[in-house]
Amino acid sequence: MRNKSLAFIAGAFLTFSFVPKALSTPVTLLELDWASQRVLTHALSQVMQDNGVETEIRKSSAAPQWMFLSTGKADVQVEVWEGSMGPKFSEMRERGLVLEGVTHNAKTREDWWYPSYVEELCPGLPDWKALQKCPGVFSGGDSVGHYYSGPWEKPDRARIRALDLEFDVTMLKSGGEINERIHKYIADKKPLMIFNWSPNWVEAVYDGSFVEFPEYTEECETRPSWGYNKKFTWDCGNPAGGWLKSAISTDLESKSSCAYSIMKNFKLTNADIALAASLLDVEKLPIEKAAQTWLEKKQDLIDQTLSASSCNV
Ligand code: TMO
Repeated sequence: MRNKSLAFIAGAFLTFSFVPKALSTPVTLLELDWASQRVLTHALSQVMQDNGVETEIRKSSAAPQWMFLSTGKADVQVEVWEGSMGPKFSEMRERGLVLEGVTHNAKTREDWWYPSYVEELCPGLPDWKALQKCPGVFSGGDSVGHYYSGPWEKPDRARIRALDLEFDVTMLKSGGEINERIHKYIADKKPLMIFNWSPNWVEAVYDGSFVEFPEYTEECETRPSWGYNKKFTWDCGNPAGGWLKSAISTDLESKSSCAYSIMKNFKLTNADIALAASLLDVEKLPIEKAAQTWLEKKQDLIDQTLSASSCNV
């Protein structure tokens, strides 16, 4: 009797282990290296799971996102920023390698930023021409100033050259390293010129401004004769009212119509994004807790998204 039931249990195990796995492959969301994107990726993953979609999260730096999204290794990138990713995203879309999810209801900016006490030391800011006269403020008196960039593709050296500026560029490795430097320099009231963006947590916590470079146009990047410098391109700033989009893979719709429809309806505002950034960077919540808190505060947005989606759980 006892043996029989053991045999039965063993048999049940065997049977189970030979049941073919569901043929679906998980929907893969890309988690990149700045706070709002990370929180929103975890929040979206949770929403999809709650609606019966199998998901996984793949961590990556920003540069290889296009490779992942175009080769079936990832399906979702929730924050594509015009200033740092616009041209690459447009190229990938034109080649049919990635699709747009939505254009969020947000206006974005990514550019050189400084805390406001710097204006006394370099009069004329935020106008960029002030930087031609006082690079030394940004390096403790050397003739060349220091600019701290992030790991997102910006041709800062080309812009520095085209605008006759004397700055060197140090690339920090993540949003976390940028945050640390901002906190530290402001605590010591040290001059700082650093890459920053909006919406972000910074504007809610510190006074500061973006440098007003010559206004962005596409021609600035393609026609040397355009603008301040007749010989070089990139003599302009990033877009001051840039777009924000989500990107999805060409596979997503066939993988999961529910996940696809969520991505066609999930639209964020500046406030939604700033909240996500501050839960991680100001409140210092662990990532899962930050995502959960964001979802609790944004229940209406999620309800709207789901009511427009084709998930039936
Ligand atoms: C891509 N980012 C928002 C950090 O500039």
